[in-house]
Amino acid sequence: MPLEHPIFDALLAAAKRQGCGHLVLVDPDRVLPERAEAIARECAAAGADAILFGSSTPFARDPAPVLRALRARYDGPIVLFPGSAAQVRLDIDAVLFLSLLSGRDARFLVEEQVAAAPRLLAAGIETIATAYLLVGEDEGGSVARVTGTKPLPVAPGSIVAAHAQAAACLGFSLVYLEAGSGASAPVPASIVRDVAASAPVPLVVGGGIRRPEQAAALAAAGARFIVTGTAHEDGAGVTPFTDAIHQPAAAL
Ligand code: 1GP
Repeated sequence: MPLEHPIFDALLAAAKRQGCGHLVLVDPDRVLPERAEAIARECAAAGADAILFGSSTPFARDPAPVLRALRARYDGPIVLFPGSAAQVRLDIDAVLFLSLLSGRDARFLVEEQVAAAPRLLAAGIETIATAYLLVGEDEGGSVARVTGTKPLPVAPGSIVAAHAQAAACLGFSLVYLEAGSGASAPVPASIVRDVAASAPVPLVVGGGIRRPEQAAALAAAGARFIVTGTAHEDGAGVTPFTDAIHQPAAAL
């Protein structure tokens, strides 16, 4: 029986209706439950489309209190964004089932997935097949560090689009263009435009987005979902970002 994707289907439909969807990343190692609760309250008020929950590094402390805090204030989907199979948990609505297609390390291409899939399927947790592409100059970012892989270059004639095209041909539901959490700059809008025009697959763009105008520009360039995380940990409200992302043309 084929897998069903009710959460992904609803997120995609809403994103198409609004032009772009807003996903807010909460890293349970970087926020305390009180701050998570405040972010979740803001996500609810802003109409953010989903919360991503996870970290690229192994959890340093029990993430359950942060997840509980999010659930207490936010009714929308909470989607796991795991750094490895060890982070997989079953009290979650869906999982971004990532393969680090920008790297060439079998562990992050397929081995972690082999370790995680049996538990997820047995529990009936929705998986969203996501080609994860680390992109840009930030070689010191935590994903690059943890996975030991280099980001794809963003120089002219870049191979980012070909990776996204391969992901589309392989049947991935999403391609995630990741500059790295806390990156000094987001993925350039020109790359997003190029990839969106050449790869028939919805794009998620995240990493280094600190201002609503940056989010709006990336949405206007063709991102189907925008992810913001560090900005809210640092105190930026969610609503200005959600508004800019849901109405990219108006916010430019
Ligand atoms: C990281 O793309 C996400 O995986 C979000 O990045 O924390 O820089 O917003 P920021």
